[in-house]
Amino acid sequence: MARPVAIAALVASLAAAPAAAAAPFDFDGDGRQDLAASTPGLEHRGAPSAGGVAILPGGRPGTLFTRATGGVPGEPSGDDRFGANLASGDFNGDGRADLAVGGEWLRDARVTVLYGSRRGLTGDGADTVGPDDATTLAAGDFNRDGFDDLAVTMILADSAPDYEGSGAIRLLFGGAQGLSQQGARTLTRPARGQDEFGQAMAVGDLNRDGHLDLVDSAFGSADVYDDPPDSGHVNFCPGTPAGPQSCTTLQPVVRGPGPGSLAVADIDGDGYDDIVGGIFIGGLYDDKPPAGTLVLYRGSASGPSEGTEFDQVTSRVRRGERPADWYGASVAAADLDRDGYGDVVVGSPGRNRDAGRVVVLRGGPRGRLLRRGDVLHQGSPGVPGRPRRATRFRGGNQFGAAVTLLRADGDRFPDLVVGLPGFRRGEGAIVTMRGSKRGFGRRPARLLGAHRLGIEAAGPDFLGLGSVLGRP
Ligand SMILES: [Ca+2]
Ligand SMILES: [Ca+2]
Ligand SMILES: [Ca+2]
Ligand SMILES: [Ca+2]
Repeated sequence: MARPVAIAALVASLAAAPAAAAAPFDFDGDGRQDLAASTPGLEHRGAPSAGGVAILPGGRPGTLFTRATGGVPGEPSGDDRFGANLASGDFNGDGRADLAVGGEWLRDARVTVLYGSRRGLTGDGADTVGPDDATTLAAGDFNRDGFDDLAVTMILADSAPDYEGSGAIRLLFGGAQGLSQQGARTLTRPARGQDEFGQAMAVGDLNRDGHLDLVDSAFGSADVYDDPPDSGHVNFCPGTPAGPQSCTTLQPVVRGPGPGSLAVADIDGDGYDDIVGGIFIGGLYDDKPPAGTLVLYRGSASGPSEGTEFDQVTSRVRRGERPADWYGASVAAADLDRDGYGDVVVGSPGRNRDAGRVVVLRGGPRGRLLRRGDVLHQGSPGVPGRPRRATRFRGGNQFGAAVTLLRADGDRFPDLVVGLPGFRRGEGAIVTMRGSKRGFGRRPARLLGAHRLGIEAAGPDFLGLGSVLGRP
């Protein structure tokens, strides 16, 4: 008699369960991740920096979404910077990834959610959710119900009285109807003095307990006029069956600024995800633009360990530190050569007078962490286009201002997309390079300028195509 009951229960649970979750950014569920590249500086019908998000399957011209796209709520307006923040997950559990789009400024900054479909991402059923001061976004199934969830930085919440800086992250949970306010919860910063809680966020299982953990960091206000100066931070917010509930602050590695870019992967292959952060803001009272550096916190059963610094000299990508390299302005991590150790790509957009470059660092066992791999710039084999340095009259390409690793071509090796927001006087471009066992630059690569998408020059503030890329 027990058997039919069990089957009935199984059928009931199957009916409630979501489809096999799609990988983030796989909007049509075909097993290939699509590139989402924003142009936050896009002007729209006279509204400067209204913003837009281009979806570029395989790095080819695709669809541009703005607030004027059919189905997308709201209207384009000045300084929205629609697309300044992106995250993707399968929020409604239909087997196709969905896209959360945030702005940057404070007006009408709820999160827009675009849903995937068999035809890819569309405006159909698009919705806005969450707080109206949303900035940074990070997605993952925090409560393990099969629906991806979204962490949203609330830039105005619980901020210091004289300072507009976040003190809160809102957790929104997915369900069959997509992201909603139901069960939403707020995480607060672990210390009152901390500014910009949630400025950068990343998700992974750092203590290997099966629950996704949230990491947040901020570079802090490395500002001479700030009294007392805030020195940046890295926080670890361990997952629970209901998602992260509280955060603890990790010991800083470098005095002063904290990481403004974050990535998570298992770099030393021990099964615990590790944190890589890029610190690209200069020290307090430092009048030179930064050289930039990386910090690594290795995961363990008790959470992230004490951090270690890996600057360009220790990673042997530079003989001496130079100001204005902006090394670590962007980071992304994945196992590029499938050897079981996560690898890191590091953008250094200021290198060579803003021509920029990207450095690949190989993961390995302890003692062989973050060793130098490929060094990619326009002019190195397999990288399309010519390096463009800044002159008195125009900016450089800033190759590496943003980086992302996607499984775009359907094979086992992650592919690299590099943003060049300074390309053609700030119109911007992206370069897509296919991964292989032997690295990047061995297979045909592609450069796509914003003009190919009908996007005009974004203007002098360099928020062109390639300044923000969707990162799984
Ligand atoms: Ca979906
Ligand atoms: Ca969930
Ligand atoms: Ca965990
Ligand atoms: Ca590890």
